[in-house]
Amino acid sequence: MNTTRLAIAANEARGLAMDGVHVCNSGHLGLPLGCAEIGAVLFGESLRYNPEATKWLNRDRFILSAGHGSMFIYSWLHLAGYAVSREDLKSFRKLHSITPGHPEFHETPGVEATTGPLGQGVGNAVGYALSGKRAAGLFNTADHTIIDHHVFAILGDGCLQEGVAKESIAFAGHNGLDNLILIYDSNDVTLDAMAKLTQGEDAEQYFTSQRWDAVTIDGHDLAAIAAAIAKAKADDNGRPKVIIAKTLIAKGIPEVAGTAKGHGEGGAKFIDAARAGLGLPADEHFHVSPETVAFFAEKKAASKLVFAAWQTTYDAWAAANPALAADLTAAVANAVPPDLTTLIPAFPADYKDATRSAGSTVINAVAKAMPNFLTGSADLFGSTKNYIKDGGDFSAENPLGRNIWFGIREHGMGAICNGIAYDGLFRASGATFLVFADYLRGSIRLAALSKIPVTYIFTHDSVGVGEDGPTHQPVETVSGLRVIPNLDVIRPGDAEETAGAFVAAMSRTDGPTALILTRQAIPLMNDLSVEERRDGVLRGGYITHKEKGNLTTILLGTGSELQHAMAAAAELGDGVRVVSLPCFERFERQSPAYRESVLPAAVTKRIAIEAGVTGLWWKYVGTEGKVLGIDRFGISAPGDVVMKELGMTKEDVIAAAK
Ligand SMILES: Cc1ncc(C[n+]2csc(CCOP(=O)(O)OP(=O)(O)O)c2C)c(N)n1
Repeated sequence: MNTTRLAIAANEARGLAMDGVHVCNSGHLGLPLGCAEIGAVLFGESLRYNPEATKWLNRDRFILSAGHGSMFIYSWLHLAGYAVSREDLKSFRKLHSITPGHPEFHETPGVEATTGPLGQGVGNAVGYALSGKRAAGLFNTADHTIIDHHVFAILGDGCLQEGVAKESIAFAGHNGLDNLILIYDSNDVTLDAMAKLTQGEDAEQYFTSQRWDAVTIDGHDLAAIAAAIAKAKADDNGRPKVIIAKTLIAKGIPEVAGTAKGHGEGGAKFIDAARAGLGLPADEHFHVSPETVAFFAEKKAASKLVFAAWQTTYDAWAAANPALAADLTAAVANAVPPDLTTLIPAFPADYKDATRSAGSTVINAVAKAMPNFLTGSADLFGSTKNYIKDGGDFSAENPLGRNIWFGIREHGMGAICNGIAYDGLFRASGATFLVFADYLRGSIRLAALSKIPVTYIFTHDSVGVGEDGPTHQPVETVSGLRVIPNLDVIRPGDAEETAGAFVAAMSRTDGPTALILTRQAIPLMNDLSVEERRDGVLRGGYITHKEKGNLTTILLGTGSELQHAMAAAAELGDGVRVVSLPCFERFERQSPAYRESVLPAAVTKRIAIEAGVTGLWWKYVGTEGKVLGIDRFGISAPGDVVMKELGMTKEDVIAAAK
């Protein structure tokens, strides 16, 4: 290892970070400066990557969980030869740049996850590691190893204080993800203050207690960093690894180094002197020496040879294992069977069960049709009913298992599912009670922002839960999810709509979908064909009961309340239409003509019913309409009693219409 050259590169990376923060007058200097030697070893020595093949299947993945230090990753991607130019660094945090304030998936070549909300990147790394383990188990053969990469993440004190990281770390240790290497930027400083004000845990003991291998090193010692990484990579011992790197935050700006002032842009006013102290030229900002350029050009050339050698192995593997190769190609392409809906059997006409139970049947059909589909539950498989029969359980011993036992770690589940989805080989889904969706909301928001196709299976969707009472009866949660941009929220109104909802979730590849399912039984809408109901869900809204004669009144509903709208329409007689609106977002994506055909603007007598808060419904019923909903918390009593008490019945719809 060329430590002299790497030490200079580290200082030049410090200069890039200082100049980046300087030009936009914002950003964080502490981490890029404090972790400069770690960056030099990662990108100059230890990571396996090819800047010209950013999706190389067997690349090491690197995630900057402490996303506030984004100039770190932009600088090193630039130095390493990714398509991140000097101009891009100069545009840090500017409109439409590929160097946004925090790293964003899809925006920058080489960025593997959207980070910034602390702790999420740790969960994403765990998801990537799970995906890597499963891919290795699935595709490697006795003769050929095509997948043996590692997953790296840098986290700070802030990440480690967050519950989502703690949940994910416990999961990784328990499941023996030894392909995962965390580098903990342990600088004893957070944003407001020295970290000792808010934390006192012994990190080594903590990680060891979670069944990790932990080592503490000087985070500025290039040789020590390289040795720790090499050892972590070599130890396939069933334990994830953490390298606790003791660093000096904002190293290079003596006025603020080692203090909370060094965390953000506080040191920016001292950068002229700091740049001189680091040996950087006064007259050239964003300076990279020709020697550093040459060093990374050599590294790139060597990386391309490693890549080419891998390609040869891959080709030999593909020739020897055509069926496996086809599976892998399909997985990489995120292929969804175009005829998925026909692969899900129709429910018998007398089927009357909860949509979570219908979901169980559907998910097993989906799992058969889509071998890359995985599902998990936060210790509620028995209730959420999303277990893949014959799918096996994921574990260190069985990385091929398709059922993931997340434990009671909803937020970790969300972040891990995101990691699996970022990796892109497997379709991830996770389940819990709807009321606990807020526990993973931070991860759902990031899935939506990052346009990744995670599926959430949220059951026990209303006050219909019953006896568990208001703590377990969501009222605001469905609407709370609907306001997240790019998240599809689908609340199906019978078993066939449930099948349609899963097809909708699977066929979507540019964002997540939340499936909202009942605990209690609801009837089938047998007057409609199977196809009408499934296709209706794909369109988000459709007519489930057509008026006779002139249309005078429109009843709207979703989920378990749709049955009351249907029954009311039958009694109210001619002129009444019922519209099922299982997915607002999909409906909004339809043409204006289609939406007008379902909800003609001229008809203003409209009544909506849904067992939840009313706010979002006014858009569909208008000022002359009515919304039957629940703008209060629920009650502990049998579900049907609560529904009746809170006005969720056919009679209430009829009374409102009259
Ligand atoms: C969930 C979340 N909460 C708060 C913040 C705001 N924030 C950004 S960095 C930071 C401090 C992080 O401390 P540390 O990880 O030690 O980073 P360092 O000071 O070493 O850069 C905080 C509170 C955030 N980005 N995400």
